[in-house]
Amino acid sequence: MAMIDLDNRQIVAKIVVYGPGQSGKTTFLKAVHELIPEGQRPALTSIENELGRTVLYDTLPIDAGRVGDYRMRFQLFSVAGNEGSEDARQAVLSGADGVVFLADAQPERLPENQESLSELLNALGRLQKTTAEFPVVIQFNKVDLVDESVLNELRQSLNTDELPVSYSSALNRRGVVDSLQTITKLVAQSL
Ligand SMILES: Nc1nc2c(ncn2[C@@H]2O[C@H](COP(=O)(O)OP(=O)(O)OP(=O)(O)O)[C@@H](O)[C@H]2O)c(=O)[nH]1
Ligand SMILES: [Mg+2]
Repeated sequence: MAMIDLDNRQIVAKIVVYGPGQSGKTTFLKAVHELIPEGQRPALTSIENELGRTVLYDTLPIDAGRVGDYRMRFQLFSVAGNEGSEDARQAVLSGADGVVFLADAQPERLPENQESLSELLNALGRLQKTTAEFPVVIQFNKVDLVDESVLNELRQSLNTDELPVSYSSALNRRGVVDSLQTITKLVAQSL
């Protein structure tokens, strides 16, 4: 649920990056973090184990310019895949204004993508949200590892034709800005 701070004239919205374990959610937030000029870079908070797996979430605030007289800010969160529980992911999801479903584009990860997407859609259902009015973008990550024909098949298998799609290679910081713009624009329009 976006917060409107009248005193400081700012709107803060929450975007959650959801997806199966190891799809690149933390790498995506790190890539966004590194795109912010050093002097203005806020802290990226990661709660992870000794193997670098997220156990709760990562979070990063970003500034997205102005909407009228108001400063628009987004608090990005990524959930924990394998190492986190479904309850923890639900908790991170609550109060979200939009979701990026970060799929792993490698064909052998299809079952994990399908399972995670269905968990997300069920969780949104429990929060009384449907993708008809709530912004959800499917972001295919690790595109550096696959060719385009695989992406078409993956899109069909996930059966998400009605949802906006973006592509990234978070590790190489490719597609990160476009992907971020896709979700932030949809969220800003929905507020
Ligand atoms: N080739 C390639 N590897 C990637 C890309 N993005 C992430 N990785 C790698 O995938 C692995 C998992 O990345 P993470 O960012 O930790 O994945 P995660 O989704 O946060 O994982 P959990 O927090 O455990 O759910 C790491 O070895 C990353 O370097 C990408 O775009 N291309
Ligand atoms: Mg992670």
